[in-house]
Amino acid sequence: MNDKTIVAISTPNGLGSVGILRLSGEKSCEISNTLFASFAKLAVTDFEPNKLYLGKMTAGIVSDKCLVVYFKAPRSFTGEDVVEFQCHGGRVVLEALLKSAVKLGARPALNGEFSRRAYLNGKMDLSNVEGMADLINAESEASSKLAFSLFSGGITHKITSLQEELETAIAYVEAAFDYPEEDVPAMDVPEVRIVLEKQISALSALIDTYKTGKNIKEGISVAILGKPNVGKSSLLNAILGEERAIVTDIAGTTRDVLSCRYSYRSVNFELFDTAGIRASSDKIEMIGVDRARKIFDLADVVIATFDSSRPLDNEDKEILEKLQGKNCIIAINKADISSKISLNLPTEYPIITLSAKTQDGIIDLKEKLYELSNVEKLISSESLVLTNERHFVSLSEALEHLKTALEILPIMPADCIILDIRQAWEKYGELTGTTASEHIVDTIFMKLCLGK
Ligand SMILES: Nc1nc2c(ncn2[C@@H]2O[C@H](COP(=O)(O)OP(=O)(O)O)[C@@H](O)[C@H]2O)c(=O)[nH]1
Ligand SMILES: [Mg+2]
Repeated sequence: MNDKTIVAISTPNGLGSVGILRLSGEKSCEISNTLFASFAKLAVTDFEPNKLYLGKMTAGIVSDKCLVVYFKAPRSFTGEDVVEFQCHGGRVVLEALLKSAVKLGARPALNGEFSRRAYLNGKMDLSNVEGMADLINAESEASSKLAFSLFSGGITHKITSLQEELETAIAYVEAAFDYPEEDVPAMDVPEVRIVLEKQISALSALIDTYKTGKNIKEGISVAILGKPNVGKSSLLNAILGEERAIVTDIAGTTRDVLSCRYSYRSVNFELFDTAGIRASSDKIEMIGVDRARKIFDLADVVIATFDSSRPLDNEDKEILEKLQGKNCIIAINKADISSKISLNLPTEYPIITLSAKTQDGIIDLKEKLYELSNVEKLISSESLVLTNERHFVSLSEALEHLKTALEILPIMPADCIILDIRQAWEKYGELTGTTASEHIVDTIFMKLCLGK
């Protein structure tokens, strides 16, 4: 328990109809009582918890008519006594209130300090805190859904049950320590093997969700690729529905990489327009081509673009060769003019004929991108999806330990096997925080906003 009462403005800086100031700690009521006179003529300490009281707040020469609510420890966000003022949302009112609360003995809170207290008081575990931060930062409905699942304990339940299950395996292995004279040659008892195999399969499935989970959270990167003048920049503009990229009939117009975000069916996409890939003697253009190649390597999905009014040439074919193994859509642009392309295009990729000029086929392209993102399957199922790199790393390490334990199970003594099983157990604990280092904990809370 931290004995110092902390205070912060919890609403964003700027004008708003309502602004919230929050206090947490032993002196919350006492401080609030000096600043607030309820029309019910009740002291804050006598407020019925969780109920709003109307009254007058006075902080120096600043006054406001506001609502105050008292959350009594331990039934509050932080687990301590919490008082919240709901004032009018101008900065002067809130800052005067903050200043007065500090004069009365509160300390301005650090970033995420309320949440840190909630964590220390067992109100949330680390993964819940990360889910809460993701929910605040969510940029699409799909990512908010995954954030809420994390916040409300999706991972916590899973990890807790994995840890409990592993504890039974640990008990079996430890039992072997007690009977060394019986010379248990190896620990390959079916109970341990079953737990390890089950966990390896569950973890592998969970880890497999990470790529899509990360894409949902951070946006799916889509690179538009093709030789010069096929209409890549026009396609970017058509997808965005606005003129963002410069379009001309001069080959080599786009030199740098242009990136723009758009949202489709509650998923965020980051679209990259690149320089047309071709050999050129222009130094600047070649830097652009180099960047285009890098984007191509990193992108989750590539739109390989071709001009339907011209036959495929060697530059097109070179691009087609690069597509192997890529998550890719072939866009045949300029469908509004007569088709001259004698298409010998690979059939393993979806092909969409469209016109960036008339917008024909753009919706089909967006729909296909959505489909390729794999989001629908994950979002509609209630199964867990990993979105957090920290979780991904810890679980991948846990998986390695479990695999090692399984491998050495028939051949090594119990005191060797137990090491890997215990390490896997500890890796699980990093997600919820029970075995997380102070550094991890600090980093998570520092990233939270002030007043949270
Ligand atoms: N008719 C027609 N012209 C297009 C279409 N898309 C692009 N263009 C034209 O093709 C030329 C090159 O377009 P741009 O988007 O700059 O190609 P980029 O070099 O691949 O980025 C421009 O003159 C565009 O107006 C289309 O769908 N139909
Ligand atoms: Mg261009």
